[in-house]
Amino acid sequence: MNTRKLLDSLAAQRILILDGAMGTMIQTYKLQEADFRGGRFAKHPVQLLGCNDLLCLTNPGVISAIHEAYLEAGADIIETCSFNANALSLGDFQLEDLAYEISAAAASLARNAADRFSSGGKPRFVAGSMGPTSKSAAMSPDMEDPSGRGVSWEGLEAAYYANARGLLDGGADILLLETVYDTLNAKAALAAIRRLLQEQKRGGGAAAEVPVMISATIAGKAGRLLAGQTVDAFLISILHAQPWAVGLNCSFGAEALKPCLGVLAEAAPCWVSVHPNAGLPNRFGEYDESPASMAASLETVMREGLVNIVGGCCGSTPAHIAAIAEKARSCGPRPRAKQAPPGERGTCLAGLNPLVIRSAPPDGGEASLTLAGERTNVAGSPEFLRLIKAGRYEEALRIPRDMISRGARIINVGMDDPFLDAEKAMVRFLNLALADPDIAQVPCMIDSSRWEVIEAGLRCVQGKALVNSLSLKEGEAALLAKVRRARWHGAAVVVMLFDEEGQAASYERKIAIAGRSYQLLTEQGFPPEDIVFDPNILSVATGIAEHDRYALDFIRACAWIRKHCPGVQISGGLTNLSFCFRGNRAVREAMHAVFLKHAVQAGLTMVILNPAAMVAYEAVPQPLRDAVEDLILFRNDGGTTSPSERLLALAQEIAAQRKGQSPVEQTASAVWRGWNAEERIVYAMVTGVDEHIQADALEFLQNHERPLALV
Ligand code: THG
Repeated sequence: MNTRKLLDSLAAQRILILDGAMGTMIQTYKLQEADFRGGRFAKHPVQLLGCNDLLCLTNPGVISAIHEAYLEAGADIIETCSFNANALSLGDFQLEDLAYEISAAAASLARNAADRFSSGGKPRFVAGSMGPTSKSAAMSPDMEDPSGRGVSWEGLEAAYYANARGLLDGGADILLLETVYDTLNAKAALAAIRRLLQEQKRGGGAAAEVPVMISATIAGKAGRLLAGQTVDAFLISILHAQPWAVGLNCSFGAEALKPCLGVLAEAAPCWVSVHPNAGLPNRFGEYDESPASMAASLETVMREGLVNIVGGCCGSTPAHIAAIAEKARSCGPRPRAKQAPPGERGTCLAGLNPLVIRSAPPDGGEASLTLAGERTNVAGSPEFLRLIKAGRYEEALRIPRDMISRGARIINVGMDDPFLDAEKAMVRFLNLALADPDIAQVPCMIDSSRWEVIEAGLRCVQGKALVNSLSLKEGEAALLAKVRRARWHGAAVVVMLFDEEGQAASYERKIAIAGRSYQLLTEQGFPPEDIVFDPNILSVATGIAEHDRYALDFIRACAWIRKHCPGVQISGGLTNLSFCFRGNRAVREAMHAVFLKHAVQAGLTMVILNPAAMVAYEAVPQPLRDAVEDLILFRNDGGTTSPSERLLALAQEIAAQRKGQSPVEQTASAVWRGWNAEERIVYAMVTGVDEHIQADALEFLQNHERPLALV
């Protein structure tokens, strides 16, 4: 049996015990500068006291003794002394070139100790510890410049690669990415591990199935990681790596972690681990939870069936681990969460918060329409283009903020313009926007016709993003290569219905390409729920008769895809539909409202639009609605004029009437303006859109005695 299978079979039977803290144990030896230096680093130019991982080279006896103490206490899995054995952290001691060597030595010390204690009845395992490094890829080190970053994604990937390679070469069974506080760092580590495992697989090694554990640390009572993600957003953002286990460590004591552990226990399709601190540090920086009290608080999460692997972090000792192991013996392991079939799972994306998009379930439940804001795209948004071109990035942030306040759940960011360095602009804008918590909460959709730009964008996002877009335009091999890269970054993909012949305009071409793309990607193991088909919303009423079928063909294609491609989402760029009515807002909004109503019924679940211009179907006045519906559904009940001719005539009438209206009167047609005063006030408070608040408040007061009624 290989190691992974052995670990799986043990984890299914009982709770596995991970060891406790390394650092606190090293402190008990009261080592001095000379003990850290050994002979080899006697002349090293900077202080080495505190560089614990270096002890693997200079004082290996201490590390081995700690491993043995934990194995004696009953640990099934011991962690290598390599939490900082990466070039970024070792750089603080001018030891960056030793990352591989220390990692390998750390793994081989743990391997030897584990092998000495291993028996058929109780095999012992080595987890190679990989800390978060001393630098964050998602947060600026400079208060003055939120777009700054202390390390690049490439720098992190390279650092983790050497760390992981050393650990595997030294004999680690598991790679344990721990104390994750910034999911972008973790994603860079996962990409490095994946690259390493693929190279080893090619070289014929057994490493391809190395189990990876990912353990995050919670920063405060709000239950978020330091770089801002919720636990469920974190989980969504790392699941592409198919971890063997996910969990939480460090943070506070076990009991305080219970709600967050519950989230993982419920949703993770893998094992769940926890190795908390021995309580909170006291004012001397010491941890004072006793073995008995730490074991008792961990027992509460074990009894509830929330965990599969338990151990300790800062402040825990072999006595703590022995007490925890004792409690674990009488608790059963958490059963692994069952994966729902595709189609019921929904498409999971994440910014700092999670976003789950679901198509209507077959039992008739509600589908939701997810709005992606179009105005953060220089191609199509003149205002955004002007600000970006002028380098006024901070000011440009008001555009996504405004779209989000008006209901956008995703922002579509595009920088393709002949006069911009799209890659640079993408990185600079994302780094700035993602430092703003109001914007960073939503997932990004990264829009470019150039793959390098998309990939540069993916290297900036902590969450699970959407690649916009890929297609069969350059054939199957090119599509698959990009889809694999997207998955490597943990992104979902928008697949436009294009093939080698070009864009699919007709119903027949749309469904042929959708079917072919679906089969190609799912056969390669790409999850259907990470595919968003875009069947191309094309302009109608262009004056060319055959274009008038376009809306109906899109809607029919949605219905076909919903039926034949289970699990996928369907999206489209709505604004294209009404290009021919530019300047006539009433008609454009009416077209959008009518089109959306029918497309959503047919299975559309996502739409790229300007949320400020969303109008409810019911709010479109009758004669206009009928004329628009005839065009969208391509209805021509024997009339002498075509639907587009009739709409054009009506559009001209409306344009003439509207000339005298103010802009406020014109925006009064937005959906929420049709709600009652109370609902409108709540909407205004939630979104900060204050242009109508005075009138709405006065209207509310006409029907209520006291303003407090609203509260
Ligand atoms: N599918 C996918 N991605 C896409 C599109 C699609 N990305 C680009 C585009 N189409 C969606 N984005 C826009 C952005 C703006 C406009 C249209 C589509 C637009 N803007 C107004 C105009 O030109 O009239 C101006 C708006 C303003 O002033 O801000 O039309 O189909 N997957």
